[in-house]
Amino acid sequence: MQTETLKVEGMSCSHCQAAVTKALRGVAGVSEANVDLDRGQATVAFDPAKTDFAQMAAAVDEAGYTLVSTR
Ligand SMILES: [Cu+2]
Repeated sequence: MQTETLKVEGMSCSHCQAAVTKALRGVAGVSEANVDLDRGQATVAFDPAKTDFAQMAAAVDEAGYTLVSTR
């Protein structure tokens, strides 16, 4: 399991926060996702054998937000 903190763009309220959290948790291979609205960050625990940044970014994009790698 790998944990990464990623930047999320486009969130403005708790509804956005919930939508991004749901999108990330819905990705196969993601075991936990916690989104910090004030910091615009998402901390995600995932299995790198099952998912990757591109898949998580696609799910967040589908919800209407942008996931940015901080690497
Ligand atoms: Cu919102």
